[in-house]
Amino acid sequence: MNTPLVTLSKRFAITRELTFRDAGDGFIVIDILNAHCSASIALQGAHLMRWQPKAEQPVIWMSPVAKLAQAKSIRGGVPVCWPWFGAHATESSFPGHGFARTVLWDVVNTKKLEDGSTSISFRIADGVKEQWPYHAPVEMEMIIGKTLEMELTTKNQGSETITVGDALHTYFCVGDVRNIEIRGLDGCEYIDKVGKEKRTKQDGVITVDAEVDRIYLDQGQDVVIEDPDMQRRICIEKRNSHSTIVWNPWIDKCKKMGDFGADDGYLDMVCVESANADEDLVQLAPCQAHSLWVRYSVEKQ
Ligand code: TA6
Repeated sequence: MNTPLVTLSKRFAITRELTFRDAGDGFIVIDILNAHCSASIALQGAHLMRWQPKAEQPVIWMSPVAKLAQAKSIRGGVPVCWPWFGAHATESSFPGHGFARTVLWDVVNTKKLEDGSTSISFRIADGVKEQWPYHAPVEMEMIIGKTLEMELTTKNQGSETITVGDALHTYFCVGDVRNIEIRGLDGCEYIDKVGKEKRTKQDGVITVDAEVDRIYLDQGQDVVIEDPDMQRRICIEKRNSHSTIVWNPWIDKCKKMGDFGADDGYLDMVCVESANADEDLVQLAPCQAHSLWVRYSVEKQ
């Protein structure tokens, strides 16, 4: 009998490089192992959960207690926030960060690239009509190897201008969040979401010694996470992303959320999210497309 798993495997598996498995209750996961790295992606949300270059520690953080369940968001990895970031502008009943991360995507293509990387692309044709009554499909292309490239493309195939918010809500592994420095946002204005919302300007590098939840606005610069404990830096290049969100829940929120694996689970991660959020939303006229692109790489310090 051709189950979705069998059908996907027949059409898209790449021998010894890209396989499909049922992680339980029909939750489909794609595993990639190539000359440069290993990775795993949930079909739901086109959600990259793991990326580990050869001879490197994992780069993408996943909660040790992350649950893989239909229509539920996953703690960690790279949640795709689309077609809005954060709470919906008018409908409080709509899911935070949009529906894209909790719906099934279609696999469109898989390919073994000449440089030994693996390419895989996904698509949502129409999405949740009650929440997104437009003809505007979204595609995700990943190139997974020594570096990790992700490109999230929205195409307005309808007859009216639409507004899109998007983000790659990436959780990065760090040795100890208290010792990292995040460079590249010096002088940028940001909205501080902790406590009473306020606007201020970044002065120097970002360090984390309390809850951090900031939307840096109108900035297209690349960002670097300096991690002395892991003796590495994670480089975040991006295009067509005018916001960067930096988030760490710290002690109280980590405990309250309860899905970081341990009360001090917040020490092992930081979110640096390449986005178009708040004032940086994207207007797409009919026939226009928008592609948010990132490339993650790791260097020894
Ligand atoms: O990107 C930062 C943020 O909006 C935080 O405010 C926090 O809510 C985080 O995302 C996680 O959101 P989630 O819906 O995945 O629990």
